[in-house]
Amino acid sequence: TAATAQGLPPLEQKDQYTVGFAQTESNNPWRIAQTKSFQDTAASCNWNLVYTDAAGSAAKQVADVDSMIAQGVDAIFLPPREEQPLLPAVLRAKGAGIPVFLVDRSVDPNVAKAGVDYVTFMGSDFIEQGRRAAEWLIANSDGTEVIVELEGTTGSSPANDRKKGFDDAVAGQSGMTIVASQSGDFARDKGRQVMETLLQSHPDVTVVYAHNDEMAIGAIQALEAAGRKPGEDVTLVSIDGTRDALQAIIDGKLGVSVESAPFFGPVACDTMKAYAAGEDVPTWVKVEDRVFTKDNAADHIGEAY
Ligand code: GYE
Repeated sequence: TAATAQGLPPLEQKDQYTVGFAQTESNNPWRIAQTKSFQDTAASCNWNLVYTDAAGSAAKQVADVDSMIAQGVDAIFLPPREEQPLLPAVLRAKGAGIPVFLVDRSVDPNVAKAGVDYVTFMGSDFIEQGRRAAEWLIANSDGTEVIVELEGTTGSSPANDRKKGFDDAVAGQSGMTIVASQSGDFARDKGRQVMETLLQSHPDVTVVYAHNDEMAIGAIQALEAAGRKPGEDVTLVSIDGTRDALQAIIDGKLGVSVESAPFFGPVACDTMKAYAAGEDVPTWVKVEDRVFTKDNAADHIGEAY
């Protein structure tokens, strides 16, 4: 088949598959919505789903993938929590004849390649998400800004790429300076704590760019606790499009949330079927994202998670 010619393990065509989904953590609504999407799809796509939750530990996620390999699952869907530590597990799955589909995060592209070491990367263009957040800011600014950046999980592909997309766009603006950039691990409480600390050293902050909505909500809490007015004296921009973020936009506290859709189940089902049928699966199954602002947040909050 086309698959084996490229060195990828083939996938038999059959009515029911045992499918591994090795989740990174479950401490935010995005992850919970993604897990639910896989669980719903297990029913509609006739999967026997082997689900694990690494609880925020790359080491546990490696062990979870190894246990799926030992169980002999038919295929593995994996959001690698960080780019480097999950690489050996991806290669071990390939070596064991199990096709791996990366979802929503990638591994180091200099070491492992889609279409060679794993079937495909299914997910958003994170560089573009960061750039779109910057473009909204540039269009809604008087040109002079003191920016604090709350980064996602250190070493994860969305943190690396959302930083690059935003920072590169802002670098072209002479009046805009990123004065601090620190990880809040994509988590609300961590975002709040980091923002509290950064407010001490940068009380003149006018913009917070958070790599996801949960950290933006945490930053809003920290700003309000310090007597600042998010949406008035500090502009917040972030990424995901969660329900809480859309509500914060409606409330005037968050300026923009660039969408990063978590509903991978249906596309995972289709992609796996196409692969088993020997069809050409693109090396990047790209998710198209929208942008939520005060102009459309109320229209979309009903469908948000
Ligand atoms: O933005 C964040 C989650 O990898 C795209 O991970 C995903 C990101 C998402 O924890 O909220």
